[in-house]
Amino acid sequence: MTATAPAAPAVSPADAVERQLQEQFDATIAAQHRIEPRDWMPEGYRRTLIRQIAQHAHSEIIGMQPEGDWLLAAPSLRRKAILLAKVQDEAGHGMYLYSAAETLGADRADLTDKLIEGRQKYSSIFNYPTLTYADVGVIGWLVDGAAICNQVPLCRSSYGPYARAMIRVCKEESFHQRQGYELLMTMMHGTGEQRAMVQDAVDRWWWPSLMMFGPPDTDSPNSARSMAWGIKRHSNDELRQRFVDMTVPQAEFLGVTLPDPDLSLDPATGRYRFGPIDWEELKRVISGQGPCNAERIARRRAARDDNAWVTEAATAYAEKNS
Ligand code: FAQ
Repeated sequence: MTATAPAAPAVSPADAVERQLQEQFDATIAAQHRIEPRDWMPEGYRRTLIRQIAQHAHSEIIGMQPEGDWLLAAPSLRRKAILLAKVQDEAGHGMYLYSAAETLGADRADLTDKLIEGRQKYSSIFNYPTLTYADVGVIGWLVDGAAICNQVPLCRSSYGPYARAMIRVCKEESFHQRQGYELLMTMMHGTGEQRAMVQDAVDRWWWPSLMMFGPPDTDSPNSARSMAWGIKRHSNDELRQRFVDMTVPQAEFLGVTLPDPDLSLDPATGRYRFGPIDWEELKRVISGQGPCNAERIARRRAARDDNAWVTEAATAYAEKNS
């Protein structure tokens, strides 16, 4: 009697199609081509993008608040006009990003609800107060500087609508960064009191700016997967290091010191070594315990509720005319 080989498990037609779609997706990613909204994509890829893009959009919208606080107290008409333009740009960035999330099937109002209910995050950096006008300059220099470092590689992100949105966002962030540096330069050429204000703002914003890049690579649950998918192009630590290397010479030129006694140039690598970051502080701020979290969310909630009539009126008008 001859033994018959066990039959190969049957592959259902649906599984075969799924496998082929997955192979096409993998080939697109490997070739560094773009995934577009109508392309098939794995559910995890879609979820990861919605998570990151929504957090990014929320950051732009909440990020209007710290600087917006100074709109009525800007020291001159010129400074007021510049700040107004910057804060409006941030609203625009939030809108592009919510639109990019919508191409993935997310609903903008639902994302806003998730932000307000604490079910989606926004950048830790916007939970610190702006105590003087020097903070406006330091946000432009350090916070927009960090945002550029993080976002320029996202112009090559594998998801088309996100990558394309980033091109315009980065151009505008470059203007933001320069206006901040120019403001600080002006203050540094002013009185001793103004120079002290700049130094104090740098001391308060330096470490939170480094935290913007996220937890260390060893403690970043999403990085490996996001990098394999081409959503992120560099790890959190790589981008943080790039930011430090770019910023230290700018601080020297400005004439401020950075609040880190361990900061030193490594002659072997040409890169700056820096001291330990307080990761417990980042965890506290991300989990809602930062200095301004409650205030930021309360204001966002009030904006949603107070302006609900605009959405209702626009929806009623659209229905009437459809
Ligand atoms: N704050 O595994 P990872 C701006 C969360 S825009 C709060 O490393 P991932 C413009 C993270 O979401 C600034 N949460 O995560 C402006 C994850 O949470 P989940 C915003 C943070 O995604 C300037 C968990 O921790 N920029 O500044 C933070 O791979 C001036 C584990 O972390 C972007 O969003 C944090 N700092 O890497 C506006 C850029 N870090 O969802 C106004 C795009 C991490 O698993 C004025 N985003 N988390 O529960 C990214 O590049 C990435 O999402 C990272 C985080 C790098 C932020």
